[in-house]
Amino acid sequence: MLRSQLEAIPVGDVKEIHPESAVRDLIKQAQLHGPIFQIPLPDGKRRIVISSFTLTDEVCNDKLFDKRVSVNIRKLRGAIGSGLFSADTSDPNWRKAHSILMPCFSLQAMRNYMPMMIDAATQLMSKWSHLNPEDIINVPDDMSRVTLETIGLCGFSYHFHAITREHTHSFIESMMRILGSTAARAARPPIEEKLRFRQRRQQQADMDLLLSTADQLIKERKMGGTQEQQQSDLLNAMLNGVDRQTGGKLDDVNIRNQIITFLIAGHETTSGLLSFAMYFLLHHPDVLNRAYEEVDRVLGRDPGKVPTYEQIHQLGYIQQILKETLRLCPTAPLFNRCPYEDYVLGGKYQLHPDDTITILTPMLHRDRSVWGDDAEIFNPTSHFNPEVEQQRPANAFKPFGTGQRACIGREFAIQEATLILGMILQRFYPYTTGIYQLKIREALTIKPVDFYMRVRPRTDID
Ligand code: MNH
Repeated sequence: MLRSQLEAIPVGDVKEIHPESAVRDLIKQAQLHGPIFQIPLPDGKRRIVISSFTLTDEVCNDKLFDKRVSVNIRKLRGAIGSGLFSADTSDPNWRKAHSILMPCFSLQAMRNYMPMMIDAATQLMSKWSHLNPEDIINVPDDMSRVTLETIGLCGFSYHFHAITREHTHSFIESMMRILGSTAARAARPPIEEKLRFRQRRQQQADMDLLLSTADQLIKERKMGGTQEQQQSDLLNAMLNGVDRQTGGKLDDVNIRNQIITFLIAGHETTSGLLSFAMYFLLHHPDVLNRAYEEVDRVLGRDPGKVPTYEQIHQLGYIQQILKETLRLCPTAPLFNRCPYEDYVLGGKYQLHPDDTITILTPMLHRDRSVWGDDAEIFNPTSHFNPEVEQQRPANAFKPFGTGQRACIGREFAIQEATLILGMILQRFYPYTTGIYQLKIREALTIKPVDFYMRVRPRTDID
C-alpha cells in the first residue's frame, strides 16, 4: 500500500475521558469524531476506537485479529489471575481451560442447569410475593442477588443465600469495589497510586475475600462427596477435567482464578441485562403487553407449575426483548482487538500489533446503515423480528464479543434471563415508583443505578 493512500486517524481528546464515565465519554468522542478515532493510552501506545459496522466487521476476523487484553484487565489479574476471561489467547492456560470448560456450556449442560436456575428464580419469586404493596424493589440489587445465586448453584452447587440474606453478600461488595477501582487505578500515575495506602489495604482485603470464597468452594466440594448435581457443574470440570489435546489438567492456582472469573463474569453482566430489560418494559407498555401474551400462552397462568426447558426456549418474544436490551445497553460495553501483523483497516487506516482497537458496542449497535433510522428506539418487535435477524450480518450485533474469545456463557445467560423474566411476568405486574431518569454506573460493566419499582401480584388484579 502506498503511503499516500493512507489517511491519518482522527485524534480524540484524552482529557475528556474520565475513569468513572469512560464509556459515556468515549461515546461522546465517537459522536464528535466519527467511526474511528485514536487516543493515547497511559503507556503511550494508541487506543483506536471504532463504532461502525464496516470497520467492526473487519476487526472481527479471527485470522487477522486477536483479543487484546486491555490495561484495565491486566491490572485485574492481581485479583482474578489469568482466568479464561483475562488470559492472553497465546497463554497455554487459556486453550486448556477453554477446552476443559466448553462441555459445561453444551445444550445438554443447559438442560441440566434448569433445576438449579429454577431454584434461584423461585427464591426471587417467593421474596417478591411476600412484599407489601408499598414495598419498593431495588431492581439492580435483586437482579444481582438472583444471578449470583444462579451461578453459585449451577457452577459450584453452592448456596450463597444471596437472595434471602439481608445485606449484600460480601463477595459482591468486594467484587464491585475491585471492578470500580481498577479503571480509576489504571488512569493514575503509579507514584500517586503508591500514596493511596488506605485504598491499597482495602484492595488487598477485597482480593483476599475473593480468594477465600474460591477456597471455600473447593473445600466444601472436597468434603461434600459426589452428589449427582455436582457431576455436571463447572467446579467438577475445573477439578477433574482433562484437556483432550494435551492430556493436561488445570493447576490449583488456575482453578482459583477460574472460580473467581466465573463468579464475576457469570453474574454481573446478566444482572445488568435483567435490570435494563425491566427498565425498558416499564417504559414500553405495548412491548410489556405482548410479553404477557406470550408468557400466558407458553407458560400458562398457574404459577404453581415450574417452567420446562422446552417452554423457556419457546419464549421467543422474551428473547427478542433481551436482545434488544443488549443492543441498546450492552452490559459489557466494549471489547478490544489487535492485529497479528501490520494491517490497513478500511483500505486507509494503518494499524499496528501494538494498537488496542476498542469496539464501542453501544455505538456499533446504533449504526443506522444496519439498524435503520429508528436505531435509537427500543423496538424488539422490529429489530429482532426473526426474519429480519436472519438477514442481518453477523458482526452487526456483538454483545458477547467475537470469535474464539467470545463469551462462553451466552446461552447460559440467555436461558437464565429468559427464565427469570418469564417467571416474573407470569406472576407480577411491575410498576414504577415515580419518574425515573435512567442513570448508568460503569465498573467495566454497565448497569442502572437507583432504579426502583413496585410489583403487584397478578392474582390481585385479574
Ligand atoms: Mn460473558 C467473555 C459478555 C454472561 C463467562 N462475555 C465475554 C465477552 C463479552 C461477554 C463481551 C468477551 C470479552 C472480550 O472480548 O474481552 N457475558 C457477556 C454478557 C453476558 C455474559 C453481555 C450476559 C448478558 N459470561 C456470561 C455468563 C458467563 C460468562 C453467564 C458464565 C457462566 N464471558 C464468560 C467468560 C468469558 C466471557 C468465561 C471469557 C471467554 C474466553 O475468553 O474464552
